Amino acid sequence: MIEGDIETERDAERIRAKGVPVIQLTTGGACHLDAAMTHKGFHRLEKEAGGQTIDLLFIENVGNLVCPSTFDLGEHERVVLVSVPEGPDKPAKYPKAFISSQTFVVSKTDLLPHFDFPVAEAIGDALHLNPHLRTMELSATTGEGMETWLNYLRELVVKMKQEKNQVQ
Ligand SMILES: Nc1nc2c(ncn2[C@@H]2O[C@H](COP(=O)(O)OP(=O)(O)OP(=O)(O)O)[C@@H](O)[C@H]2O)c(=O)[nH]1
Ligand SMILES: [Mg+2]
Repeated sequence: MIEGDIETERDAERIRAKGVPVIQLTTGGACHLDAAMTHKGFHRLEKEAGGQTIDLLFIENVGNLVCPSTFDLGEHERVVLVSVPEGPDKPAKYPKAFISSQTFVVSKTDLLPHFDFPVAEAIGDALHLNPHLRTMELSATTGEGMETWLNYLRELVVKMKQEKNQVQ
């Protein structure tokens, strides 16, 4: 995993504690990663991973819905997350993040009883902007919806391997 933040190694430390090879990129102020940073970061990650094969690389961009949407990092798929406490109007306010993504995840759904977050409305707004979006709802805390997310990742790995074999 490649973690992107303005400051601190905190997210990388959290992921490393789970036994996953990870490096942290800190931008020092910039509100997004770019392809050159990701490229250098990937070579650092290869060293960090030792001899392990990297089948799936996650890049967590700097946490906002504005700047990351305009920079191509070379990723195969872009996933945009909106957590329940953030509110349902993010697709309406930040359309480019949803237009430039393939998947929209509503996260922290265990908090739905405590917030006014009409899920269908938020998803409807996003699909209005981008009818091709795959959408899913999940909670990392309760695990609800996690199987759908994991199946999506498994399918992605199979698809990428098939595409790679066709190129070789
Ligand atoms: N209730 C609830 N809390 C969660 C869930 N997932 C993460 N959190 C908590 O939310 C807080 C922030 O975590 P995240 O939203 O994952 O952080 P992040 O997106 O990496 O934040 P930035 O990198 O700062 O943008 C932490 O205290 C997490 O424990 C969830 O599914 N439900
Ligand atoms: Mg983070």
